[in-house]
This record gives sequence, structure tokens and C-alpha cells, in this order.
Amino acid sequence: MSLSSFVAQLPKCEQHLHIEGTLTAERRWKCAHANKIELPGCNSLEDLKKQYLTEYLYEEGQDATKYLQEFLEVYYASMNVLLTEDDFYNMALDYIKVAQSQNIRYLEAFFDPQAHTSRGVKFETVMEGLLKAQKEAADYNVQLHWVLCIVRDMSAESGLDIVKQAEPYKDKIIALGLDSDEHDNPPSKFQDAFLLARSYGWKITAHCDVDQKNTHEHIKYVVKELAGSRPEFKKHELDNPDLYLLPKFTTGADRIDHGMNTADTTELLDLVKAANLGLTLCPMGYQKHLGPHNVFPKVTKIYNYGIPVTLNSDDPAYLVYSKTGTLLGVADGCKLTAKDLYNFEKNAIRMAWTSDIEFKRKF
Ligand code: ES4
Ligand code: ZN
Repeated sequence: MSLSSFVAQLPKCEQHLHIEGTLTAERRWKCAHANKIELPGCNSLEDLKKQYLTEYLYEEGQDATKYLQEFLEVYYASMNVLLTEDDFYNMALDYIKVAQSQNIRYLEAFFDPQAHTSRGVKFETVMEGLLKAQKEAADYNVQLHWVLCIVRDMSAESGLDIVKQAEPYKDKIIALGLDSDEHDNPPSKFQDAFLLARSYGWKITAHCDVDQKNTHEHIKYVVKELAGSRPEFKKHELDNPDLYLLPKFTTGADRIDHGMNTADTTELLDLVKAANLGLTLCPMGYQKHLGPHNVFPKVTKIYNYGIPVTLNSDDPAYLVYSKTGTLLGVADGCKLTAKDLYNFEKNAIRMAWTSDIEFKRKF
């Protein structure tokens, strides 16, 4: 069997996916038309598609901070077409169908409510649209959970406020994450919001994006301090042969999104490994912008160190690579086999936040 046939039939999980990053040109065009919003410089869907293809191509050697900031600027501006409950529902349903077509059976997806409430969209509008799609995901053989993300370049008060607004939905959201521009926006800025999220019973995660300022400190803080201090490490369930269960943490994060700079020092590799934290890597977008030689060796190092990692598409409408394309691209870049790709998906099941243990075992 070819590697691509193997990947196509492999049941997969995706745990680092921004639902707003799945907003296709087609859906944007439809929303813009329905909501009477102008798309500057676009007289047709073809014009809009061309923008998607050209705006995100960067030269090798790009500064990672600049790349992220430029990307985020376009990314957040593109969301202005999302206004109604149906817009959020349709965007999510579009991706659920993509997930089904790629045999992605389990999905934890981020959403950035502040990117919408700051434009005058009600939090409830966003939530109701996304929850309607979540209910229908089962019809497509996809189990879907929502992860609310704080937009970290907004204020600490705004971050806390959005978590407070989510209280009526606390049983319908699985985790709190942190995304957007990391430059001078450390995870500690949102400690109050993360503490509140823990009190809701949510899981905790945060982006430690690639090659950002103070990334090593951010990784350490996320592991040791986010949502409360982690106690001394114990050699507990790490040795549990039951691969379907990860230890339950009450303090520190449960996961790191990206965290690729963990590969930079033995101290960080040991720290993340001892905490048994998983990393949700998204190497394909970064290898395009930073150069493969700055990305793939780090993925290999983390994987060989025995840290659970998953491979994800992040913002597939913009960064082009799908979940399937990511698995194949990383296999090529890191010289991996089908067995390795199987291991990545096994890690993903271990890291999944579903309480449906039967689903995990069946997977
Ligand atoms: C993101 Cl690549 C990346 N980094 C941080 N925040 C994000 N939101 C969407 N994509
Ligand atoms: Zn991300």
C-alpha cells in the first residue's frame, strides 16, 4: 500500500485547528454577499481565491514574529464577513465535511470569540452557530469539541471577560486556549482567566508559537504555572501501560499548542516529557515560511525524545496543507514511515480530551 493510501484510510484526529482558519474563499464570498459586505479589490470569487494564494507566500529567511503578525492581520480582517449564527454554523459544517472526507474522526477546534464580539457580534450568536454544527458532526462520523481561545494581543480584562461570558456554556466548551500575537503577550498576562477556566472544569492549553520572543520562558510558564502551580513531578501514570488514558492534571497546562522550540534545550525537553504534556505541532505552514531545515529537525528531535506529538493543519484555508497533506509532508520532510504516522495518530488519541473512553478504545 502506498503511503498516501495508508494515510487516507487511517482514522485520524485533529487537535490544532482554528475554525476561523478554515474559512474558505467560497464561504467568505457567500457570507459577504448575504451580509452585504464589500471585499476590497474583489469583483469575483476568482479574485478572492487569488488573494488566498498570493498573500501568504513568504520568502525563506522570514522573521517568525513578522510572519505571524502579517498573517494574523489578514486572518482577522477576513472574518468581518461572519455576522450571523448561520455564518458560524456553515463555516463549521464546511470543515466537518472536509474532516469526514479525510477520515478525521475526532476534532478539537479553536474559536476566537473576541474576534467577533469586538466587531459587535454577540457571544451567543457565535456559540449557538458553533454548537448547532457540533450536534450535527455525529452525522458525519466526527466527534467535535470546542476550545475557546483568548486573543492574547487584547487586554487581560477582555480575556477574563470573555471567559466570564462563557459561563452559561461551560459544559459545552472543553478547554481554554490562547492564540494570536505572542509578541510581548506572555501567558502570565491571562492567569486570572485560566484560573477561572479551571474552576469551570475546562482543560488548559496555550499557543507557544514558533521562534517567538521569550518562547522558552513561555513554554516553562505554561508547563509549570498556567492555571496554577504544578506540584512536584511524580512518576505516576506516565508508566501506565494503558495508552488510552493520560494523567489528569489539576495545575499547569494539559497541552501546548506548537511548542516546537521545546527542541532547543535539553532542559525543556526533560520538562515537557516529565510533565507528560503533548504538543500539537503544525509544521507545514512554518516550514514554508521559515525553511524546512528550521522545522523538520526539531519535529524529529521532539518525536524521538518520546514526547507525545500530533500533526495538525492549524489554518488550512490559508496555509494550504490539510491534515492528510500535513501527515504526508512531515513524513517526507522527516523521513518517516507509515508506522511513525500511525504513532502520531495514536498519540492524538491519548491526548484527546473526550471522556468517552469507549470511543478512544474503539478508535
Ligand atoms: C494562528 Cl499560526 C497562529 N498562531 C497564533 N494564533 C493563531 N490563530 C490562528 N492561527
Ligand atoms: Zn494555532
